[in-house]
Amino acid sequence: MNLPEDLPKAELHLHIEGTLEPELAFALAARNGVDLPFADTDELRRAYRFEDLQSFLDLYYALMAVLRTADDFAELADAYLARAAAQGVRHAEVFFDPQAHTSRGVPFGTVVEGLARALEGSEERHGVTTRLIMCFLRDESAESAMATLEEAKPYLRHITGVGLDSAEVGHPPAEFREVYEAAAALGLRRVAHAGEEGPPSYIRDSLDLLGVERIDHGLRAMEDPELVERLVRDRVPLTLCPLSNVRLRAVDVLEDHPLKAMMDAGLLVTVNSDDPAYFGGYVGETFHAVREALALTEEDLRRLARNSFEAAFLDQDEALRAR
Ligand code: ES4
Ligand code: ZN
Repeated sequence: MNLPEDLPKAELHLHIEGTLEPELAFALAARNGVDLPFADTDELRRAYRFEDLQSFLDLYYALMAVLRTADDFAELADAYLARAAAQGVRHAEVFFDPQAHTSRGVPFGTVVEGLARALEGSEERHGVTTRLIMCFLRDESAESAMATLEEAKPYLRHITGVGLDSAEVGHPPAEFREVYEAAAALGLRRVAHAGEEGPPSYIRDSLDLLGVERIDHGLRAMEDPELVERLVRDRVPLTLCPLSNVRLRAVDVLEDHPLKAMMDAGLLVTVNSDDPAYFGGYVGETFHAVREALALTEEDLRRLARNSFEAAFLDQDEALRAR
């Protein structure tokens, strides 16, 4: 009998750079001659105590220094896909942050070539279908985002959509209106992080100004009943990341997480791992943790798994096969 957390599911909110485990970080540092400001993996793990989103992002961007070659990116992604497969993931939509690499001299093509190699071998190697979504860093300028979209043009066969991540507060969706229009004109799907630390208005503006089809996090939607009504009516998926919200202190303890209340309100929510190497669990552990903390029933877990396929960028036939 399978455990409920092993249910076939899709993971829709996963930053591939956030799957960099300390052991792989040190192995890549040695291979690439990069000095890490930590003596060993234990000391690095002890640094994983975050005050908020920014304190996490500082470490997340610093550790990326070890990722230099296409092989590095392929190894990172293949390790994630193997772990995800072992926890019931049948489909993964993977975010990456191209500007975090191009800004330190790693070419866009190197990053995509490595990631695409792992993702395109994934169905055969791991039984996991994949999509790749490139995220713009919202604490960089709209011009930088537009230049990144331009750089992506030779690689669009590998890229399904665009997203928006990094430090949210003070970087509202409106700034990225033009680049989202340009992405849509290229046939790219659109998602954006909103309502993780930022206000409900960022969720509304992501829908109205950026034309997104899903909201990443959307945690703070519950503060605005009219917005909830709209999200329910339009079946807008919210890709929740409960362990991330606890580690980055958006909620105090998992028992206080609004996931179950959001399900009961009729919202189309999914459960995801965000940056699993940093937040204490991949999607299987995350399902297990919310089941315990929120007393979810087997029916709740089945609904979450069903929601994940409904919210995925799969056509109906593909979704049925994946389930
Ligand atoms: C992120 Cl948890 C989170 N929020 C916003 N941006 C991110 N990038 C990687 N993880
Ligand atoms: Zn995220």
